[in-house]
Amino acid sequence: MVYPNGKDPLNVYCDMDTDGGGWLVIQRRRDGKENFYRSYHDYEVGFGNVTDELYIGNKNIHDITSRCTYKLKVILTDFQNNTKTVDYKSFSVGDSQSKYTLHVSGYSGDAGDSLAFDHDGHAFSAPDADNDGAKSVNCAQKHHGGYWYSNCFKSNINGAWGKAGETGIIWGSYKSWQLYVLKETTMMVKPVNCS
Ligand SMILES: [Ca+2]
Repeated sequence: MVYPNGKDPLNVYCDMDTDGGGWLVIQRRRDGKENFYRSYHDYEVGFGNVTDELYIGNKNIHDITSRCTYKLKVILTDFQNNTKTVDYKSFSVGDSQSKYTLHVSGYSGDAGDSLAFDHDGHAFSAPDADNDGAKSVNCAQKHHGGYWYSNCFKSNINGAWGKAGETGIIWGSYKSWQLYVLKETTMMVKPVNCS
């Protein structure tokens, strides 16, 4: 249990095994049982199952990551069960007025940077909220997810599960969308220096 805004409890999953433990899971894909083609409001408040597929919600991510510096880990598994990991030294999401703008930097890992590059500084878009960097298209509708779309993406890990092509679950620097989509993803955060 955590209290993202200081008062309302939120049931969360903490990964105590990976990289020293203490990682709070904010996004997880596994087998496609949860629908990720959802409204801006759903992405704002969160959806899914805390021990299974979920998105914890942009409001919660903002409340958590605005309290101190957080780092981000993204774990990516393909359909051949190869897993790669990406780390960012700093990760936060802005408030509702900023449309939950992404702030992420400090890449390391073995899957390549497909988040800070291209997505940093972009507002959050969903099928019913086009806040992306593409004038002529609605990226969230075109690529079937809710995300910090630019013009439109380098990664698309809230895309459609099990779908080949550009609506699928993609981390471009790991596997090109023309060839592969991913099976499992986890985004998780951990405080760096909380006073
Ligand atoms: Ca657009």
